[in-house]
Amino acid sequence: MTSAPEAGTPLPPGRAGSNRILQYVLHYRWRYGGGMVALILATIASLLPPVVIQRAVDDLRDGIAMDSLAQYAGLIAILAVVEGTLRYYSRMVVSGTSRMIEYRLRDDLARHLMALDHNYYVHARTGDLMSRATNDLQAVRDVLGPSLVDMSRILVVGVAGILFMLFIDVRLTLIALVYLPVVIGLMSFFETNVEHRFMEVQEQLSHLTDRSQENIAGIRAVKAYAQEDAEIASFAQANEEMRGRAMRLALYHSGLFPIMGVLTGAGTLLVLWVGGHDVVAGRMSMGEFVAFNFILAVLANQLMAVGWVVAMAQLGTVAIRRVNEVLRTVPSVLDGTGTPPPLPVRGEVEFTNVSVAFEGREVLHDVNLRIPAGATVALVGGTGAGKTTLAGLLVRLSDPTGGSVCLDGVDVREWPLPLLRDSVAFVPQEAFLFSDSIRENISYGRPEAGDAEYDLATRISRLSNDLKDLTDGLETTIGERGVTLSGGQKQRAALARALMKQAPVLVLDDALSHVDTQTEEQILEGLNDVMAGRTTILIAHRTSTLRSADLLAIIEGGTIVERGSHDELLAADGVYARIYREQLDAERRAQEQADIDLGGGGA
Ligand code: DUT
Ligand code: MG
Repeated sequence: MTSAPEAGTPLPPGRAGSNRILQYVLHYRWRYGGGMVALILATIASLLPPVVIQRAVDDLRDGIAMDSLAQYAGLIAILAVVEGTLRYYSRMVVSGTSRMIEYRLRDDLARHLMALDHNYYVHARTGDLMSRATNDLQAVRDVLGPSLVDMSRILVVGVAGILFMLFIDVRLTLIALVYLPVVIGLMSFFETNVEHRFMEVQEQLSHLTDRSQENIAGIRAVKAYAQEDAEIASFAQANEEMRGRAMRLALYHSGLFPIMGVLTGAGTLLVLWVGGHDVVAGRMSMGEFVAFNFILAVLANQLMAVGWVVAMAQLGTVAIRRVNEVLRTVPSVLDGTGTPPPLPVRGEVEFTNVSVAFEGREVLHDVNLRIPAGATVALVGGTGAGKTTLAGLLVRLSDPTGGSVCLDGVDVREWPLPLLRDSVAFVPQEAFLFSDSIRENISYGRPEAGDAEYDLATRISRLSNDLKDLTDGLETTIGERGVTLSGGQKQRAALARALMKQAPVLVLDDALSHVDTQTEEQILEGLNDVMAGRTTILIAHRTSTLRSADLLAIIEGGTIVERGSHDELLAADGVYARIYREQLDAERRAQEQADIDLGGGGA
């Protein structure tokens, strides 16, 4: 019907900031137009029977024969069929279109949520996003589909009905509609209230979704701290608040319907009274009187639904706003548009005068660090020093507030994002695994990998040892976020995943913290081989790991305060020497404790 682009093709990016939903409505204007024309014709067809009846009644009174009655009946039957067909068509087209828009919006939302960066998700709440992507999207669909049909029908029936009535008797029409100004006043009162209440309901719903999502995701913490009852109580309270808000919405939402019923009923009563007198006095024919009441009944029927439709429109407006809010967020990390860097990627990293601030609070400043291609560098610093932040700049989890980060001499902001992220394998501090098989998890990002690659990745990460113990080996499914694996197993699976990429740069953000010392040493040894000629950035606390790096950069007070090899820094007896001794002490104490535990166990 229309020259719709393939579903799923995103709209041109330049328009991303404007009203996406309106664009889709305009895009489908011909479909909507067709639906409206059918609707108008259907309405006219529905208002014609009274005219036929008027003739029939007047003919009856004049004593016209049976066969003309049969003709009238046939006409009414035909009108009914025409009306039904047109109505079906209009509803089909408009509802179908609203579903198409819903489908494309859902696609856009998913695409957009993928495009949004780390910073956005620091503030966004999962439950809220889920709520917008489901409940609000549904409300948008309803308003663009069924509600739109209803609204248009009421409008068309209203206008056409009043015209028909005026045509029959102007005075009676005015009497029948004396209450109209009251209706309009009521409508605007309800309108603002419904919008307000609905906003409150949707916000609370977001909050509830958020609570459930967090409770389920954090079920281990909830149970470990025996907080089930407290969580249930606080959820019940939030749910009670939800009920209250929903009831307040229902009050307004359903209020208009009965009020309209009473008003239209009163109008009909007036018409019967005044019109009846007119017929008796001979000012109006019996047929006109019957037709008039017939039309009035149709009109009243429609007007009763006004409240409902106004409310639906309000709900839709709120939902549209909430969906648009997400769609309008512009990602702060955008794909680079500069000249692509020369291939193959060598892996030379350079931080120049880098500073980073989160909400005005400076975390890093004046960071200068050059990592030659193929080197292994360790970032050392206390907790919260900014190590993760610094390493994340390389894959653009966020962008620096000042200075630049270059890979192979090209600012990472100039790099095409996919190429950048292909070139840097990043093992995050908290391993994230999907509820899938181990194979799917470690081939994430490299679905085409062959057996040799799996072998290498699992061997270097020492995941191979664990695979032997798992019933299905690589095919073992690991539960949501890998709950069936130990902390160290998860970390090694994440490492295997990164190794599968065989990227020129590997970043390990404290990625072996849950792995025992002996296994860690084996892993580092293996890494030494596979990473020969490639760049490795290590963030670690263990002395054994730190010693293995070519260069150490010590971060303290938001900047690099020392740099050099392990031996150089120890000789300099500065910050690193202090951290090293403290760490060594801690490790020795831990070892002693372990020995005591073992000895105690044996006695
Ligand atoms: N920070 C924020 N917002 C963020 C990320 C971090 O405010 O989105 C703060 C927390 C911390 C500082 O930045 O005070 C540095 O955090 P980072 O995670 O870089 O610290 P780290 O050196 O990796 O610490 P750890 O050893 O505990 O992982
Ligand atoms: Mg960190």
